[in-house]
Parts: sequence; structure tokens; C-alpha cells
Amino acid sequence: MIRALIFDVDGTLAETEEGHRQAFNAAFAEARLDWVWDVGLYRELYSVTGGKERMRRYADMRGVSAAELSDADIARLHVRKNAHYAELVRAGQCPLRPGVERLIRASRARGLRLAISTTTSRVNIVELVEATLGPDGLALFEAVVSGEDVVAKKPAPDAYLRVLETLALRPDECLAFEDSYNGLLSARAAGVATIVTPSLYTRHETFDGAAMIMSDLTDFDPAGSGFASEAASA
Ligand code: XBP
Ligand code: MG
Repeated sequence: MIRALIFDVDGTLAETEEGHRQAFNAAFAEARLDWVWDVGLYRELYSVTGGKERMRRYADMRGVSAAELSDADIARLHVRKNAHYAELVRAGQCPLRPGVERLIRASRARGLRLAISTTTSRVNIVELVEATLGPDGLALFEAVVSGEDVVAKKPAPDAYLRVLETLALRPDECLAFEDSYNGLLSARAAGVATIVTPSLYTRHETFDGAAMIMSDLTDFDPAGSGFASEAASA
């Protein structure tokens, strides 16, 4: 019996990674760093979840030590990156992927509970949800777990476990929506069946363990997909 749908944010609700990539580059330029992340490099770096962790990995790749670029420097760059990202989101550059809004609103109307489990920063969740689902959009979700709320980011199960705890539901009462292999690993490690809609930066990945792989959520119906939902049987 499915009682809740749990959504990843980046790549799943919307194609956000191009926005993040451009925002990283804007923050680097502003800080007079000679770092430029092109699409190919970003695809490589994307296997590192979390913006700050991604920057640290790149610094390591370039042989830039923590003495030259401290964690505080990275945190400052990250704040600026998120500010640039917010501008792009507010300008409408990260619309929801096809079928997402219909699924969210129809599921809520039919009594399914909704949650967010993501690696991204809380400020980015708020910006994206308010820009796409309206100023009250966040209230649609009963649990919102961000990268700042967990000790270990995806692929660790922490973000999903935290959602399950908040909703007080078992994993088999939930369905997860992810776009990446790291996200799939996270949901599966928490025991949650997962629908994968691969995104721009994850299309090359394989998704062993997914309950379903779909190009987008246009035709997805939790009641008619083999996942019985409480709403459907009510
Ligand atoms: C997305 C990410 C995030 C974003 C940037 O993973 O890895 O790091 O790229 O977000 P997922 P922050 O979709 O699995 O949550 O810069 O806020 O970390
Ligand atoms: Mg994602």
C-alpha cells in the first residue's frame, strides 16, 4: 500500500544541473578563480554529490591544497553559487519536468502524502519549489530533507531514512522518484522502491535496482502502475 511519494529535487523535479553548472562558473569568475566547468567536466564531477564536496574534489584534481583553498573559502563560494542559481531559477530557467506538477497535485488531491529527499541545499529547494509551484508550494510536502539535514549525503540512505522517520512510514509504504544512480542507491539502501527518470546529466548511467525507468512522469499514475496506493483503493 503506497501512502507517500518521495521526490528528489535536482534532475527529478526539474532539469536544474545546467543552472547549477552556470552558477558555479559565475561564482568562480566573481572570485577571480580560473576555474571553468564545461558540460563534459561537470558530467564527470557530477558523480560527487553536493556542491561543496564537488568543489573540493575539483580542487584536489587541480592539486589545490586545503591550505590554499580552505573549507571556509569553499563555503563562501557555495553561498555565491547558490545566489546565482536562485537568480536563474527566479528567471524561470529551471521549469518542472513534464508530468511532475500534475503528479504532485493529483496525488495530493487523492490523499497521498508527499515528501522531498535531496542532497541540495535548503535554500535551493525553497527557490525552486516557490518559483515552480507557487509561494505556497512547499506546504505540499510534509517532510523536506536537504543536504544540510543529514550527516551523509546520497548515495547514503540518510536523507530517505529521515523522511521515513518524519512521516512515520515504512519503506514499503513509499515510492521514490530519482534521476541518478546515486539517488537510486540512496533510496534503495533505505528500502524504498524507486522510479527513475534519467536527466540531462545522468542519461549515460545504468539504474540496476530501479522499479521502473521512464523518460519522464507524463504518463505515470501511482494507482495504475502496479503500485497500489491507499488513495486508489479508497
Ligand atoms: C544533486 C546534487 C547537488 C546539486 C547542487 O543531487 O548533487 O549537489 O548539484 O546542490 P541529488 P548544492 O539530485 O541526488 O540531490 O550545491 O546545494 O549542494
Ligand atoms: Mg537528482
